[in-house]
Amino acid sequence: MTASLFSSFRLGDINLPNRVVMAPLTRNRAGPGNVATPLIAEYYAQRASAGLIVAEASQVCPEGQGYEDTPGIHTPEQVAGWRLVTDAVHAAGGRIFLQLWHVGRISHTSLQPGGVAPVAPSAITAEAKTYVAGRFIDTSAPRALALAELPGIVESYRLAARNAIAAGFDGVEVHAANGYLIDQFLKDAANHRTDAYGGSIENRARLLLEVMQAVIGEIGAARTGIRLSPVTLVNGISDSNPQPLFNYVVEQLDALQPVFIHMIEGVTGGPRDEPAFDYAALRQRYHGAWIANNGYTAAMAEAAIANGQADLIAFGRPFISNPDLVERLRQGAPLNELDKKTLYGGGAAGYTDYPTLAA
Ligand code: 8OZ
Repeated sequence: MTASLFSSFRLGDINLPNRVVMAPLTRNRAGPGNVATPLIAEYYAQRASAGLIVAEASQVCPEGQGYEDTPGIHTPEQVAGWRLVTDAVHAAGGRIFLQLWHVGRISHTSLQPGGVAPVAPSAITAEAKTYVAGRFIDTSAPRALALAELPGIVESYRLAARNAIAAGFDGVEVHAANGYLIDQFLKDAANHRTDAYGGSIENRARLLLEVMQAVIGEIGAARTGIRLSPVTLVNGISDSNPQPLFNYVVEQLDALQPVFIHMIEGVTGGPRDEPAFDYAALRQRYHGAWIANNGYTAAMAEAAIANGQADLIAFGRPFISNPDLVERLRQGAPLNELDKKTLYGGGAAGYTDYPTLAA
């Protein structure tokens, strides 16, 4: 039988009943203390028919927060909140990873402990917005991390991975995409360092690889994935020569054997074909599961799986408005429209009230 979007897939130690992944989606609905709530548990449980859910980006430490009301995974209360979510998803028959996040310079002083500057590889302000007090505002000028602070950053990811497993997640996805801290170290628009973490490709990839080694050492490669976006332009990020950079990153990841690489093709949530990039050159350097993402239709997803270009396809915005997206794709049924006004922040409206086909 040839593989299809609706055939099963073995991911590390877990069986996925289909190849449809729910991409991580920031929704800004965490409760006080940036703790996941029963409403968040209901939202994810409604989407448990996904082959795999990657839950929304969650800060690994207080400094890693860049938007209002995003959940964390660094306090006991946050672990307890996430336990509601993982229990609800597992009870509904699903599988769920957590995305581990440090925003770096994509933040604002009002979100930082003590109101200080956000951290970054270099003191270069991002041309980007963040979301505070219900509106989009400019990101703050960051300060450059000292060399001596980098082991603490790596340690935050390691502890967050341990917390995610303690909260009942099946694994984690390290967020190394979309212009956040790890991507800021990777790319030369944001990294002007002259120490062992800047300059050469090897140096710029060092933090990413140290984080992956730490997380894999803590929870195992079978429970550790990573998300990359070689050419995205969101959050003011770019690199002058991304192909050799990402060829190297993926070769090094292959040696660490994370359970998947989750590849955002093109500009996140935008054009897929520009800037041009050879994703097949990356896939050919890596032997684990390959998740492709960005603007896939069901037909594109089937073709990518049939051609062996990907093992799994991640869908983002369609999962917001279609809790039963897998069934709709299977039937070729129409999709509910997304209400953009209720994307970020708020309560149940535009969150847990999108209807299923059955309803
Ligand atoms: C949209 C709004 C805020 C954050 C990403 C975590 O782009 C995000 C994000 C997306 O990866």
